[in-house]
Amino acid sequence: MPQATTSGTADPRDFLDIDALLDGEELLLRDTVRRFVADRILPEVADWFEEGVFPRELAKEMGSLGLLGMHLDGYGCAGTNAVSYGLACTELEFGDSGARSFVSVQGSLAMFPIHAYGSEEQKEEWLPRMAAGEVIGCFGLTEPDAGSDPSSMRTHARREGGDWVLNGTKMWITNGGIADLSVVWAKSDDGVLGFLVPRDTPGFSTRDIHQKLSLRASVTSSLLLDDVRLPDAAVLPGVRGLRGPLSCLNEARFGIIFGVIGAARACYEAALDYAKERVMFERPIASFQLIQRQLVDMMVSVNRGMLLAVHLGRKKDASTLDPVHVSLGKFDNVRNALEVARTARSVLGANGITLEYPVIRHMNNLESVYTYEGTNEIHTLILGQAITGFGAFS
Ligand code: TGC
Ligand code: FAD
Repeated sequence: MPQATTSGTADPRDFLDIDALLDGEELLLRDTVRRFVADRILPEVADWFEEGVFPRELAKEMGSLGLLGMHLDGYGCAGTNAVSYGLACTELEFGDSGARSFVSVQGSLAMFPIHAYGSEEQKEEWLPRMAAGEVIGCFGLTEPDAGSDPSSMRTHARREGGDWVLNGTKMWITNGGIADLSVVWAKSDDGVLGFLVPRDTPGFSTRDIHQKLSLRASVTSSLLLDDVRLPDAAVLPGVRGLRGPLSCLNEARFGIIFGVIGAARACYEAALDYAKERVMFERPIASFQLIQRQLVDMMVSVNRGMLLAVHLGRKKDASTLDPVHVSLGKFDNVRNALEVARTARSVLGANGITLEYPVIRHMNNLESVYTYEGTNEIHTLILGQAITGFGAFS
């Protein structure tokens, strides 16, 4: 049987030495999150996935690590740079896309709009407790009949005296069933407005979505608003129009660009380890040219995706990141991560379909990531418009 010999100095797990692009603080934070994922998520996540649960206590643990709203300043938030936030997403998604989704939704979709568009009272009331993981948030934009085109939303807010009355249904909402506070986007005579809806508001309820085969270690729910009466103080005063929710998406999509490389890396490393151990035709399958081709494709994708992520992260930190750059990153890194996961699944043969290995869990999760935060097609059209000047959405 052939024996492996080492050649060259490149580390198969960081082939391009991307660590060299990161500073000491970034590496420290990355390593802290990596340890948290190794200790708290990896040992149990297959069970969470099988049982279809997200353990709520993770919220406070993530809060105490400073992971919630970590790229925001003040109000108990860690105020890290964008690259650090991205690296945390990579490590969390190495564990499971559900863990990264939780952090994306809490920090980028629930806390960010309060931070960017909320009144001082709203910020002080909600952000410190959200940063600590004591209050869980969610972001309600999508509806049963308004997905890629949120401008067609039906959820409506009408004035009644000094109050607002909301009616409508939001669907596919991450954290919906466990959220203490929902950021709900609704049409009004003044355009689209963002509302802060505490869980115990009369007329507000949630219903979890079951029978999912993807993102099972994450809560996905519908939000039902039936004559929900809210004071004027519940409106986010700093934004009006679709620009409000769409600007939040830039933040969460940025986290995905880094995050999916964690899922891809987990799949690549699982396939590499497996291929070196698995013997067939009296040789490790890693010694077959066809398997090497697959391993190399995966390794190159992971490295290329991480380079792109760090580049976009540096642009975000320099305030030169445009939403179309974010679309490029989401579009390319997610499709490549999914391809890596599918390839790794094949390298593992029959073992690739069990939860004993992380691969099919990541593969199934990435199907959701391909769709949420703007589908692959929507980002294609955003990029197409950016380079041609022609909108092709309708
Ligand atoms: P359009 O006319 O282009 O724009 C309306 C207003 O919004 C502004 N805008 C943006 N602002 C900031 N960032 C962006 N990325 C923006 N995109 C647009 C735009 O400048 C305009 O502003 P103003 O002031 O001139 O009015 O809007 P449109 O209706 O034509 O839509 C364009 C389109 C299709 C690209 C947009 O609707 C879109 O991105 N659709 C995809 C929907 C989506 O991504 N939904 C995600 C829901 S949240 C989610 O999936 C969470 S998953 C959570 C998890 O678990 O991680
Ligand atoms: P549709 O918009 O109906 O699209 C169906 C297909 O048609 C897709 O392939 C799409 O790309 C294609 N399509 C649509 N329009 C065009 C076009 N103009 N040209 C070409 N192709 C087109 N939403 C929230 O608001 N908050 C959340 O927290 C949240 N979490 C989610 C969690 C999960 C697990 C999932 C699966 C979804 C979540 N979403 C959330 C919803 C998500 O953002 C939507 O699913 C997504 O925007 C797509 O909408 P849709 O599913 O209605 O698909």
